[in-house]
Amino acid sequence: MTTDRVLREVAGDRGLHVGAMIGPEPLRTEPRHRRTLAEEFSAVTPGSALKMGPLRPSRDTYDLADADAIVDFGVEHDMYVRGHALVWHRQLPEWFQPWDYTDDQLREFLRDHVHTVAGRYHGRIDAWDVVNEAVADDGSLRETVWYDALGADYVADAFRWASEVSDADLYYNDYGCEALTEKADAVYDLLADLLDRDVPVDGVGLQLHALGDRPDPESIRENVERFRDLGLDVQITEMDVAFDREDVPEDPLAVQADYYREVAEVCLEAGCDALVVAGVSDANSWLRYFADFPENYTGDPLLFDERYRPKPAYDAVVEALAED
Ligand code: 9MR
Repeated sequence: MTTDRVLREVAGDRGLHVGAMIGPEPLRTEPRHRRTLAEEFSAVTPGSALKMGPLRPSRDTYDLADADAIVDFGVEHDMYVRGHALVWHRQLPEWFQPWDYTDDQLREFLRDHVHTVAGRYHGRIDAWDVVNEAVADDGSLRETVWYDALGADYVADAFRWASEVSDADLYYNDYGCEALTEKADAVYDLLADLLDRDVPVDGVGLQLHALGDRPDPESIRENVERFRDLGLDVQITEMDVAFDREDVPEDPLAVQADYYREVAEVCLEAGCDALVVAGVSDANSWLRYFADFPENYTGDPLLFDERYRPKPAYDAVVEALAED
């Protein structure tokens, strides 16, 4: 490798946050996890701890310990902290039964949730995924409990409510919209409409779960550039690279490294301001618990292996970001 500087340093010199989406347990129990996160990454996202289900064990109580552990670590290590996610249709609390509420009561419930959570982390969370995955794969607005009860404008409402209590940058976050796809067009149109109506949206998060399919980097470049032309910041928010079990390349680590390198280069050149991967090491990957993974996908998807040793993908990203 051409540099002895770590990921966080080379990225910082290029004005790019490099981060990891993490859970609370390895942070509490694994010194190597803490050390690698602090030394190599300049941004951190709680993978689930800030979602409604994990946060709210009952209607009237919040369990903030896991979220605070991650946010506090980020603040203590001068990291860029991404909150994820105020409004999502998954990982809802088990006690939450929409039929217990009228539409007006659901609106009040969701507004109270956004105000409570975003308000609590005011000044400590730098960016929020305010709404996650509101667009369906065919480009229509996903029929969720929030859409059904509050109507299509629940997306705008969520951003307005978050902006009333938080100084964070406010993001829309989704998958399948990283390259120029039908869904990306729908996300673009959604965000352009919100901006036209002065809804306080600051950025778009592109998850980039490259599981089998790897969105074309040049198409990602064009897509990022058009979101930037809208006046939005763009961040890659949950990147991982695994392979279709039926289509594993001869040298998967090399293919993975090349793809991470290409995405890092496009990110830099097209003006992304963060590249966040979906975990610190392969041992922490959410894919190990993803139902489809063992059957349909394979591979260790991140930059560090399960013993926190840098992989070829790590070297490739560092080299891509290091000054020429
Ligand atoms: O990392 C999250 C994992 O811990 C959860 O079990 C899983 C539940 O679906 O969600 C993972 O994160 C999701 C993220 O919040 C939104 N993008 C898709 C990710 C995988 O579902």
